[in-house]
Amino acid sequence: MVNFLHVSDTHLGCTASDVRHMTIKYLNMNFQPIEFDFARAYWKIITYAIEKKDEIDFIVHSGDFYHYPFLRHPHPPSEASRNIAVKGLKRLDRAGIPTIIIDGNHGIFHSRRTSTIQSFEVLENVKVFTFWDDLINILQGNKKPLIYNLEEKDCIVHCFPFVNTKYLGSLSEDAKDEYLNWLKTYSISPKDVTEIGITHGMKLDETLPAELLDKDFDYLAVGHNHHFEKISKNAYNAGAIERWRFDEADQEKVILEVQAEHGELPKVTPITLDSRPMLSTIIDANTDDPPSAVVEKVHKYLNIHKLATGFDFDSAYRVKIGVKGDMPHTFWARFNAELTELYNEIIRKDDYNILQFSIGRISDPITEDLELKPGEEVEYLIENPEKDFRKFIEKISPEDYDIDLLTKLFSEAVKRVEDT
Ligand SMILES: [Mn+2]
Repeated sequence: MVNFLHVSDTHLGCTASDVRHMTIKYLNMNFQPIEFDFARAYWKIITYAIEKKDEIDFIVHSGDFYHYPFLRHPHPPSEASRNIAVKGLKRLDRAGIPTIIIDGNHGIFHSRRTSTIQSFEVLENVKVFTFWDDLINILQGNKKPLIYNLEEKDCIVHCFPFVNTKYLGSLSEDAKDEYLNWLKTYSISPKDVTEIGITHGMKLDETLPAELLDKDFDYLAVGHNHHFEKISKNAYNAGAIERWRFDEADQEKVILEVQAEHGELPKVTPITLDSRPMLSTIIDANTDDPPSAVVEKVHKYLNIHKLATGFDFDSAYRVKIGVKGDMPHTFWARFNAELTELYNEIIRKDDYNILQFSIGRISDPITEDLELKPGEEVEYLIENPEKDFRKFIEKISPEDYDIDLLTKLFSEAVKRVEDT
């Protein structure tokens, strides 16, 4: 039997817009807001693991160790996040806790064909498996499986870094087939050892291959979806260690303590992490009212949630407000000025206990042009694109169309552009 921690999506270096301009000193490093929250959660996990070092045999990390580089943000992780990353891993290394980390979809320099987690291998007890150095190697003919063998524990950890098969297809014609074939023919040993798998992917964007779920792992550690979820009787998605986007407002963040044994179902215990509180709401704007009435509604909402208490970094909230209504362009133009004033009042002064304040208009797709108006950040403010799209399509009720299918197509198209 083995005992281990399943940690995922640490997203070190994750930053967000609409935050207070401030630097937070932590462990003698300088962090930005939000980035600090992820660093603090990471450090607590490291400390927890060290305290439990006599009870745990190893740690698995199922991807997205760092947040950047990511899509349109090709820059490296911040110095503070790189610094805390290695300090934490060094502590695990000294404590003799083997740590196995795979590549997710964040933290890879695709143009340089390298991963930000590569250098962790200088630590004796840290083992990394990356897309460019390990997985591509396999597709080029070296069929050696990506495993970490804990011989003294009779346990083998099989690693499957994140793969986007569409991206593979763009690299070479055969790569995608090679990959799927490798998964299909991948066999785990029939010996009496505990077999653990690690991967990064989810069904929603087709990055969690059924071939992996079908294999007879005693535990499959999954990352990518930021929400903790039991996927099947032996597969668990641990979720992220802090909240990244506002659609995670209600999600509790956890790491998992796992007991696994050959031929048995795993025993999984979620350990809850502290998260910075988040509020997300939609306020209706009535065009009969002056814009100041909308601002009044915002103040009322913040007061109901007892946020007019002065700023305190440790307990400060992240707040997002979408303004919805049948608004002509002239109303919006007038409203914008009031909005800027409100934003400055909240984020630059110390009257409200708010660290991040995101406010903007939610367009009604029926009455609005498709064209974005200056200053609008619609993408950022749509809470649930799939739900909104369905509502829209039901409203125009195209009788000859299959609404479920259209919604599914829309959802897939959105996934392709935004990724997770
Ligand atoms: Mn992630």
